[in-house]
Amino acid sequence: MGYDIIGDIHGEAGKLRALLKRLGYVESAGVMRHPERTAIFVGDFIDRGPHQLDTLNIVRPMVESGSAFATMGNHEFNAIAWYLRDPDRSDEYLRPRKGEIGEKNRHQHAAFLAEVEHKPDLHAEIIDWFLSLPLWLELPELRVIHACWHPGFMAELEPKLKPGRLLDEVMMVKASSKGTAEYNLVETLLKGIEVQLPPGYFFKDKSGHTRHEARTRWWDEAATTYRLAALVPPETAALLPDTEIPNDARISYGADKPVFVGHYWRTGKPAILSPTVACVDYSAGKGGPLVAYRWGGESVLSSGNFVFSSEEYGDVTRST
Ligand SMILES: [Mn+2]
Repeated sequence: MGYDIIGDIHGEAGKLRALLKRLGYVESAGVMRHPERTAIFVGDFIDRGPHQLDTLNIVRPMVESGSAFATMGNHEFNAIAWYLRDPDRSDEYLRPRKGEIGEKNRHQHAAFLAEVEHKPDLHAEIIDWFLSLPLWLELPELRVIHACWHPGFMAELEPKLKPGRLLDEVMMVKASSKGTAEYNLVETLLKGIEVQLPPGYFFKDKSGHTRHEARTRWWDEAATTYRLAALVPPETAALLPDTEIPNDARISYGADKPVFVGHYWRTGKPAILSPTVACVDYSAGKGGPLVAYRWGGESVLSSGNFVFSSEEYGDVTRST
């Protein structure tokens, strides 16, 4: 028995099929299954790639039949918020559709909308399925969250969730409203911890936007300063001060139970982030491979256990 933890798919159904095949999953009665193993998806099934519904038509039956578990990614959260009306603003939705922000939101969601917007019943059914995805998984052997395992925030959020760690429409309203506790908690779990850079410091992100805050390497206990902790381009990191980030931005994940995340658009040769934390997002949605971590019971993770959707990225190390 074991688990195959699979990264952010972003509509790349071809890469998903190739990866499942390499992992030894075969179709049976319309569901991809492994005779002994269970898949776990870390979320971000949609947006960007060419095959949005195709991806969901592989993942959903796996989850519904027990061949896989799945957690919610920030793109599923955004899809729900795009769909639900804002009770406080007539003619607007929880994720705004109007104005300049609306244009940006639609652009991010365009690949998914192109496949569902003209099929309202299917769109509604998919949103319901997204709402059935837990925010995180706590299994006896391992943990899964889309971006950040934050025990303090999880303890705060859990009593507000439906059983099974699910969001409902009331929580969606709160978690979509900047400035609420719920917004900060859900945003951190699904997108990572963010720190305000010290006054005068900023950088340009990949889209060319000036940013005065940065996500952090929460998994790295030694990353205690802005220069070490900020997830920014290396040339930017070198300019950041070597002063301590705020204490409340540090987690120091110390448990010996492995945690798996996606979300971080990593590139290069897959490697674990720490002995107990691994990221399985290697940018399948931006030309990279879809990656899985083949977990077989080890409490200390190994970079040799990543499996890729294509040989061009490397060999399958343990393919059965
Ligand atoms: Mn993500």
